[in-house]
Amino acid sequence: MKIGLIGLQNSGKTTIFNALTGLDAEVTSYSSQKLEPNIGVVEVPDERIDWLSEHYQPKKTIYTHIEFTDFAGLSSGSKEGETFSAESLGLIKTSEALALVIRNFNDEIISQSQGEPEPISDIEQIMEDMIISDLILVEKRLERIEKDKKRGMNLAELQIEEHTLARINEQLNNSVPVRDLEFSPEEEKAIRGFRLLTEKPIMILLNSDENNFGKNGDLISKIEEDYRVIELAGNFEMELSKLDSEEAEMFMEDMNISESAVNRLIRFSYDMLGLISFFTVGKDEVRAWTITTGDNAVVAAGKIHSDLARGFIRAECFHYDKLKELGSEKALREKGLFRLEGKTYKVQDGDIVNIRFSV
Ligand SMILES: Nc1nc2c(ncn2[C@@H]2O[C@H](COP(=O)(O)OP(=O)(O)O)[C@@H](O)[C@H]2O)c(=O)[nH]1
Ligand SMILES: [Mg+2]
Repeated sequence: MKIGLIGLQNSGKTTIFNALTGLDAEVTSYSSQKLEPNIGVVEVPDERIDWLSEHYQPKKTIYTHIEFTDFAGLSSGSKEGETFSAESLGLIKTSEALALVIRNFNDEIISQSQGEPEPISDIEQIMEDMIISDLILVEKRLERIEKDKKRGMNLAELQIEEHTLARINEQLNNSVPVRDLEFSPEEEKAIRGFRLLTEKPIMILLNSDENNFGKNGDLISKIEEDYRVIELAGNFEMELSKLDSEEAEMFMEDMNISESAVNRLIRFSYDMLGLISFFTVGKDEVRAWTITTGDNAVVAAGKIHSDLARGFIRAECFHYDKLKELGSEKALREKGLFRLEGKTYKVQDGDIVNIRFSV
């Protein structure tokens, strides 16, 4: 999974990126011209994998990963619609979800150029910028379709595309993001290629001061009326990520933080995107895989290898909780908890799966 960190300049994107990844990208309160994004990969902690690895003693233990991208090059967005330059847009589009960092800390230098923190108006501005960016794209495409039609092109596909884009256009003009609209499968297919910004799931990362962290209930409630939000103390979390876990825990207790930013963000993202994990186990490898809630056994098999999806016969399945409870695969078999599932079986979070296939 790829999560893109976006936000105004000096909102603390790079600070939070460092906190999440444990990396050490340059943090500065001066505007930077750097355009290449910082990219960091983080292992998704999962105590079920820890347990399975202990149980099977495999040669390799593999967790799933999340990739975070810090888009260093976003401009300060002083003019409407200008937050997203063509270049940064191209980069942002590859993210599967967006985390919008919002400044909620005081800093003398930043305040001189950008004023005091104004979380709500920053959110509104950026959401508006995203809508404008999508509108520009949609309108251009609609004009193009109009021309094609005048030249006699009128395929069914073009009609679906036009009809879908016209609806999106109207909604965007009413400030409704694409993610709030429902599409039929063929409409969805017609617009997939555009990778519109407001179609991506988005969460707000409220980057608060160490001093006011945990005291922003009213602000958070207000944001929660429209968005999912997590509060972080970016600077503090960045320092934490440099400590060993014992020291970090001590400081976290002081700040009343029960879980590190990265763990909270990962859990939040899984929840927001409806992601779940299934596992494969054996003497060679214990491994976690990420799928979407509702994915069937063939889709899950395809995550492991396309051959497994193509030649799928059956999925041998049992649940992690049952294995942990009964202690061995043998005990599971005796209780009849070893299942054989077919193509349409919806894989559950925590399923341990072995795909039977033939190609
Ligand atoms: N007090 C405080 N300062 C922060 C926090 N996060 C970032 N900063 C400061 O804000 C400035 C910009 O941070 P940076 O991460 O580079 O922002 P970016 O432009 O969004 O990548 C730096 O001087 C940081 O030290 C925070 O949580 N608290
Ligand atoms: Mg930065």
